[in-house]
Amino acid sequence: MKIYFAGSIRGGRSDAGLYRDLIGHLQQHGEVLTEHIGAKDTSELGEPGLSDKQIHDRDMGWVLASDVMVAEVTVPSLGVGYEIGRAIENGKKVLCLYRDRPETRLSAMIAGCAPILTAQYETLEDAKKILDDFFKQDIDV
Ligand code: 6IA
Repeated sequence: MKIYFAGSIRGGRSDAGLYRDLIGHLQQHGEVLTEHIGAKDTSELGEPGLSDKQIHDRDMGWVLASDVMVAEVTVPSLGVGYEIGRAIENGKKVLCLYRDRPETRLSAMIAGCAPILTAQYETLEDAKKILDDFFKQDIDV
């Protein structure tokens, strides 16, 4: 099972530690293609030595190669929204995890898109349980 984990980079890195924990848990369910999203040294300035085009083309290759996308969407990110749209248009199963915050309400374009699964949570333990239930289902790949 190849998993594409999406989380904010230039949108803001305040949840980077949480991404790292979620990725660690996801690795029990498959190969996470985007481990760097949780890395401490992936800052808003990004990965040194790669142009934006190289990042886009590499990441899109991974989106297409993945079986499933899991996105943490509490911190709004243009890149994550773009990746979700491209994944859906390519028939990928997408689960969006988010913490409900008045200042960053989930976009209607995510909440209102029928094929996207969304799940609200508060604690890391809740999120792990949601992920375990999600991967227990018969994922049609
Ligand atoms: O708009 P954002 O930067 O928040 O978009 C984040 C999403 O786009 C993540 O889910 C990543 O898969 C992808 N992404 C955006 N930037 C990068 C990146 N470095 N490296 C890998 N994936 C990325 C940014 C480097 C750049 C700032 C020089």
